[in-house]
Amino acid sequence: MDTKGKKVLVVGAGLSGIAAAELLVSQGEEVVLYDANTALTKEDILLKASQLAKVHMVFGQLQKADMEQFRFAVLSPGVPTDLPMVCELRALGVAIWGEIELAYHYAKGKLAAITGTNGKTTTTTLLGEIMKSNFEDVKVVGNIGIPYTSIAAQTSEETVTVAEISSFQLETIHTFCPDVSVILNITPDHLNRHHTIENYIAAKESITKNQKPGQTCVLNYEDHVLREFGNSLPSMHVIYFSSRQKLKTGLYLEGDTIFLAADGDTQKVIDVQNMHLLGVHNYENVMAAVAAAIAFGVPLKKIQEVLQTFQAVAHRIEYVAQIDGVRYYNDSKATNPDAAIKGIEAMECATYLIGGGYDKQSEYGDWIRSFDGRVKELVLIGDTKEKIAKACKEHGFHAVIMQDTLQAAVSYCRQKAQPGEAVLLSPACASWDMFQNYEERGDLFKEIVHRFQG
Ligand code: UMA
Repeated sequence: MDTKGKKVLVVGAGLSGIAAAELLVSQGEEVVLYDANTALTKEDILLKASQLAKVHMVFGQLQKADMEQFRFAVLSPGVPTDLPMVCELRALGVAIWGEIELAYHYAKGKLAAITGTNGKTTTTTLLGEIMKSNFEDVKVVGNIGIPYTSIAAQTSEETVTVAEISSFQLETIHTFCPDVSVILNITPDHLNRHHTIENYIAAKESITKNQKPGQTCVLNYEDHVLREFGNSLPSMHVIYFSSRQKLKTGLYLEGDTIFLAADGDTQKVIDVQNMHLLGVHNYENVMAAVAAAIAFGVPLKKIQEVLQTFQAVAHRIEYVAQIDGVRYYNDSKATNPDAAIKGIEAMECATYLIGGGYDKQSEYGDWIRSFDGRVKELVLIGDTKEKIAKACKEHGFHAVIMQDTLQAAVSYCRQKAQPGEAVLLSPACASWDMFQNYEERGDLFKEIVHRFQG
């Protein structure tokens, strides 16, 4: 990159923005770090990143007159690409890059990139573990919570990077080109940001847009959008996985066994009872990770060893504790109705469900229908509580109560739940109305539950 000339603007001073600014500074760029939040101060940022001492920081409003000084702007994933400020920058000829694009520009080695509405974190973590069993230098990054930019400068030609990539991050890629891409599934999500399902699908599918003939894309055969998308990639090596039918080529689940079929030869991968993961959605994640690992040449034996020991990731139907015969589960990562349906489906007893949160303009009908005798009461918190309560009424589900805080919701469930029943935090909404992120929400849930244990 030409390091002479204008400065670089980094928009957003969260995890991604700070990591992007640090990377740029380490590469000799002159950086301006901007955040809309007027409550932030340079001191706050320097506590997290002392290397940014010489970086000029702007909080609140960025003046139009100052925008011309930038050669390009790096957007954090949470910054909408149609924000007036971003449109003004674009109109002034300032190139708009995403944090992922910036990382890719500096990163070396091989890259596997995983997207999809649900299952990204489990698949990324599992694939990371499988890769670590076969390669010396493996980095696991992205939407999972470790910015790709934070490790880009440490990569070499020997590095294998496994990246969880969100639709937000895909909106601002230009050259980003994974050796292996994975799209797990696409169901409506983040429509307040993407506006239409078509835009959302296009963002997800763009993970393949720079891939070259012969490179690999792993797709879910049971997702009709993705099955068709695979047909539109004739020059690529498409590997499908299916949880419903035998495939001639690809990964599939038959009964309790996952098989790998290739070149007329079928091999058993694993019996699902020999894994510590629950639910068909998780078996799909496993098949996707196995397909990606096979594309990287990892021997099946090594893959099988990892599958036998891999544990569910935090905040995904995570068992927390049993107190007075009641089991508590943290599914804070269920930030949309589709993910939350998987949470309900995994429950095998009467369940007190805690839901609600930030309004992403989701529809809750399918989620409420999935309660199907399993949800004893729904305890609602957050911005969406009235909207969800109304939807429950329309769908004939009346065991709904509202609480003001997560603490109050968990305490209520503690009082009501009987031995043999479960309490599940599976909000079907993002956390941003009350928390920094879903991890903070899940951690607080676990803390409250552990406090009950005394
Ligand atoms: N900000 C602005 N202007 C805006 C919007 C935000 O200045 O218009 C500022 C905020 O004031 C804040 C900062 O930007 O200071 C936050 O940036 P961000 O929202 O991009 O968050 P980061 O801390 O950088 O975290 C991001 C991802 N967040 C989002 O996509 C919203 C994290 O994904 C990711 O782990 C991290 O980068 C590292 O790559 C979280 C997430 O919720 C887990 N992702 C969504 C999801 O999974 O559904 C997509």
